Amino acid sequence: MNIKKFVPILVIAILLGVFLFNKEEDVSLRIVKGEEEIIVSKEEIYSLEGAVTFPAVIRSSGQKPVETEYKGIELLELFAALNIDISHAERLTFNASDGYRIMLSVEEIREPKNTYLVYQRDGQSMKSKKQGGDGPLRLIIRRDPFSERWIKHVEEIIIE
Ligand SMILES: Nc1nc2c(c(=O)[nH]1)N[C@H]1C(S)=C(S)[C@@H](COP(=O)(O)O)O[C@H]1N2
Ligand SMILES: [Mo]
Repeated sequence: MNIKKFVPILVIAILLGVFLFNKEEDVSLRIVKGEEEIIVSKEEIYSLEGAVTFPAVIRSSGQKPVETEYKGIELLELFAALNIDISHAERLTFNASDGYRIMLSVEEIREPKNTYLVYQRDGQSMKSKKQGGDGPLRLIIRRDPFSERWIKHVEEIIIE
């Protein structure tokens, strides 16, 4: 068998693999409120003023708790920065790229230092599900001791 014949194919396959793996990911968030739809870009999210770093413990079923540090912005501050008024809303639905969905009441969001949209974990930008991460965006509910509502890969927030 002539191995040389396969070298170009192998090189192309490796280059393609590297390219696909390093491809800039589309990090954006869609916020829908009635007729209004806002797309928030990666740059906007990463440069929001008022971002904070805080510790959190992740408790996944069947695993030891993991201590970690997240960076993100409190939801109330996010909506204020984007000029989105949630004062007349009742609930917010968060949709993830894997079909996972959770709801928050406006009362939960109003509780100080409770709900955050995060984008960095232990100092690193969070990766998508495709790249094996829990981001690029995740919701953290600090008063929820268990993390089943800490929805990963958030791509849409619907305000109702
Ligand atoms: N998008 C998405 N978010 C999710 C889930 C999921 O399946 N999809 N599982 C939830 C559950 S049940 C738990 S326990 C935690 C697990 O978080 P971890 O992967 O960071 O440990 O994520 C929560 N958020
Ligand atoms: Mo879970």
